[in-house]
Amino acid sequence: MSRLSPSKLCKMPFSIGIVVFLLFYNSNSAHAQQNLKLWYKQPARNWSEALPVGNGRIGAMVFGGVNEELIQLNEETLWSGGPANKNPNPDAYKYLPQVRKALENEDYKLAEELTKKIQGLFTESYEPLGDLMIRQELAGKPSAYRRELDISNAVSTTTFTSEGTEYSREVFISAPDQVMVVKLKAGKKGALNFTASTSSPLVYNNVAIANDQLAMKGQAPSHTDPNYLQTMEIPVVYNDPSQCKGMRFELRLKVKESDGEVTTDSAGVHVRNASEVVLLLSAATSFNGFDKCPDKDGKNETALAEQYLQPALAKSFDVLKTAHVKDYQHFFNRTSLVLNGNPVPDKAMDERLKDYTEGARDPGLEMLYFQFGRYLLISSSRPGGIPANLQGIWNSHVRPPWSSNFTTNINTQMNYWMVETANLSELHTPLLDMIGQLEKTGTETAKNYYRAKGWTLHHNTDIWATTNPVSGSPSWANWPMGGAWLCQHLWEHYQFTGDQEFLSKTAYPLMKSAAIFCLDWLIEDQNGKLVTSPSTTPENIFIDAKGYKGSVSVATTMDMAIIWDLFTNLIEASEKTGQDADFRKLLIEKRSKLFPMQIGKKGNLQEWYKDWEEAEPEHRHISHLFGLFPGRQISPLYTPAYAQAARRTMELRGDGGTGWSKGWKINTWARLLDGNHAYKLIREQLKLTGVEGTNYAKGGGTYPNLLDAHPPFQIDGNFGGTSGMTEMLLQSHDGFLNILAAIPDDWTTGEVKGLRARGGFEVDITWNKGQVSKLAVRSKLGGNCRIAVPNALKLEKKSLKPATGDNTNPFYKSFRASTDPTKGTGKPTFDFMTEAGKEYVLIGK
Ligand code: FUC
Repeated sequence: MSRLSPSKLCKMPFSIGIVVFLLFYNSNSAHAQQNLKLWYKQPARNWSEALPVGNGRIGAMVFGGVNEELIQLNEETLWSGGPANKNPNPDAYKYLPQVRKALENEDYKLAEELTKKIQGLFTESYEPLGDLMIRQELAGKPSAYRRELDISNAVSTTTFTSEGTEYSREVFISAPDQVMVVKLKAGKKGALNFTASTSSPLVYNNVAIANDQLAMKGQAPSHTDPNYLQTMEIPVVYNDPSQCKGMRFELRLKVKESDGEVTTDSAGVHVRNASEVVLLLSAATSFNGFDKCPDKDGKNETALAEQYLQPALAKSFDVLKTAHVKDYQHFFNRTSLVLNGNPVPDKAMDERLKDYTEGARDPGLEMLYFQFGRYLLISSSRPGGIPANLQGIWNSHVRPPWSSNFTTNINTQMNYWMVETANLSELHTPLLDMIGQLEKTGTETAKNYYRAKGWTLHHNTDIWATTNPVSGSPSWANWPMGGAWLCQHLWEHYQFTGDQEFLSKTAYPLMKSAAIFCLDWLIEDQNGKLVTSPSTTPENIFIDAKGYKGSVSVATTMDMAIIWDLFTNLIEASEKTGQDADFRKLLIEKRSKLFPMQIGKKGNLQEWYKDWEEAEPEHRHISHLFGLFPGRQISPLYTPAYAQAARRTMELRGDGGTGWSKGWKINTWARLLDGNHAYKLIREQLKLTGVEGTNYAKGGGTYPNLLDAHPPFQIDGNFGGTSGMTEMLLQSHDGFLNILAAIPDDWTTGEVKGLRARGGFEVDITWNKGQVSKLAVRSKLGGNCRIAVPNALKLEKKSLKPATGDNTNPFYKSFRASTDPTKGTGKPTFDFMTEAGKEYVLIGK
C-alpha cells in the first residue's frame, strides 16, 4: 500500500484558525429526539393499521379498539416443523453433470428441466402465537380518541373518553423483563370493567391457573406448506407421525395490579369495578435449537413462561417501564436525524401519508421513516435470539406470505443492511449466529446435492436452518449463492467493529468454507474463464436468441459478483488474521479468472452471460447490481464504465416495483451518488397504499402503520429504506468516509448524529445547502481516517497527526490499495491519524 507522506496529508485548501477539537467522548453518546410519534384518530380497522411493538422475542400488533382491544401476538421461535431433513432427494447430485452438459450444448430447455430434479423440501413457516382480546362494554360513541406509538420510548398508548370518563391503555414489551405490560386506566373509580381473553389460530386450550391468571397452552403444526403452494390437500399438518411433533407453546396472562374484583375462568380474566389495572403477559415455546425436535427434545415451555413472569411480578409498573425505556433508548438514542428542521404537521399519520403521496413536502415524515426502521430492528432482533424474518416478528397468518421465512436471495440481507451504519451493531448477532447454523446444515446440502465441499444455502431458510433448493421454478429455487452472500455480513461486522477475535474465530472459518464451496462449484468455460453452472439470477427470466424463455444458464452477473465479493473479503480477512497465505494466493488467482461483468447493447450491465432480452424488463430484483450495492465491485469513482452501465440498468428497470425493490433502489441510486434520484425513490416508497392481497409485480409503498407494502406486508422495505438514507448521508465502502455522498436538493439543511462508518468511526454531520457546516468524527479503533467532504473545512494542521505506515485501522487497507480512493470525487479530501476514543471536530468555512 502506498503510504501517505505528510506532504500528501491534506489535499484540502486549509485556512488558518484552531477549529479542530480533540475530545474524549462517551461511547454511549445519547442523541434523544422529539417528534417521533405515529398517531391516529381512529382504531385500526385491519392489521396494516395496527401498531407494532416488540422486544426482539415477543411481538404484538396493537389495534386500539374501544370496546374490543385486539393485541395480536407472536413469539419469535414459534415455527411449524422440526429439524431439517438433510437429504430429502438422495438422487439429486446425479443430475448435476447432465445439467452442465446441457448448458455446454446451450440446450437451456433441457437444462431447466433437469435442474428441477435437483430440488427438495420447502421451508417451514413462522406461526402466530395468538390474540389477546380485551372486551369492555362502553355505550355510545367515544370522543377525544387517539392512539399512538412513540418510537422514542417504544410505548403504544390509546386514550379516549366515553360518557365523560377518560380511559387510557399503555402497552410495551420489555426486553430486560421479557414480558408484555398493559396498563389500563379509567378516570372514574370503578369504571373499568373488562374481560381479557386469549385465543390462537393454532391448536390450543385455555386454563385458569389462579383467580387472576390464565394459561394458554398450544402446539404448532408439524408441517405447514408455503401459502403459494396451492396443490396440497392438507397444507397444515398437526402431529404427523412420520415427523417430529410440532413445537409446544405457553402464554400466561396475569393481573399484576388491580383495584377491582378479579376472577378467571377458561373464558378469560374478568375485571370488575376497577380504575387501574396492570396486566402482564409472558410467553415461551419448547424450541431448543435448530437441530432438536421441539417436542420430544424440547424445552419446558411452562417452566419458561413462569420463569419470565415471576421476577416481573415483583416489580412496580414504573420500575418495569423505566427499565424498558432505558434498555430501548440505549440502542435508539445513538442516532438522530433532523431534516429541514423536522417540521411536524399537526396531522395523524394516515393523513400525513396521504398528503405526502399527493406531493406534500414532509421532511419530518422522512426522518420518522428512517428512525422507524431502527425502531423495528431494535424491536425484532436482539442478541441471543432469532433474526428478523420477512415480517420481522409480526405475523398473524398460519400460512403467511412466503412462509414469513428468511428469504436469502435479497430479503434477509436487506433486513440487516443498516444494522451497522445506523449504529445497531449488536443487533446483527442473531443473523451472524444463524450463519453458523447454516454452515452445518449447508455442508450436508453441498455434499448431498452436489458432492461439493464447503457449505451452501439456497434462496430461503427457516428456524431449522434448511439449506436445500426447494421445489418450484429454478428461477428462484436453484440458486446456491445464499450462503456466500450472507458471508458479506460477517465481513461487514468486522469492518465496522474491528473485532479481531470475531474475525479469526467466527467469521473467517465460515467465509472460508463458503469460498471452498464456490471453488468447487466454479467450472471453466471454453475461454478458460471461471463460471457457475447452472446459474440463475433471482428471479428473472431471459429470452434467448431463439425466443426461448428460461432461467437456467451459466455465470449470471450476480453469481460472479457474489463470488468476487466473498473472495475479496476473504483475501483481506486472511491478510488481517495473518493466516492461510497459500489459500489467499489461490483465491487471488481464481478471482482473476472469474468471468467478468459485461456491458450490453443497451449500455446496461448485462444480467446474463449473454446479452439476452429479459422477460420482465422492469423486474423488481436488480440482482446484477449486487456489485454496486450491497457489494463494492462497482463504483462511480473506480469503475466509471461499469457504474454508468449500472445507471443505465437502473433507468431501464424504472422506479416501480414492490416495497423492498424500491428500498434497494434507494441504496443503488445513493451508491451512484445521485441523491436526487435516491430521494425520488424515498417518495415512491412512502406512497400510502391500502392494497391488500398479493401483487408483487406492481404496488409497493407504505401502509398507514408505516410498515412496508410488498404487498402484502414485508418488513425488508422498511429496513432497506433506512439503509438507503444512511447511504445518502455517509458512505464508507470505497476506502474513505464520503460525507453527504448523495445528498438530495430537498434536504436543504440537516443534522445527523451517530452514523457509523467502516473502520470504527462514528460521525455527526451538520449541513446547509449541501455544504458541511460541522463534522465530528469519533474514532473507536484509532488509525487512519480518510475523508471526502463537499466543501472545504477549517482545520488546524498541527493538531492532526499525519497518516503513517503503522496504522491499526482494519479499514484503511482496502482492496483498491494502489489507487487513490478519493480521486474522482471532485471533493476536498484529507487524511489524518486518529486515536481510539477521541473525537475530531471540524467546522465549515
Ligand atoms: C423473493 C421475492 C418475492 C418475495 C419473496 C419473499 O423471492 O422475489 O417478491 O419478496 O422473496
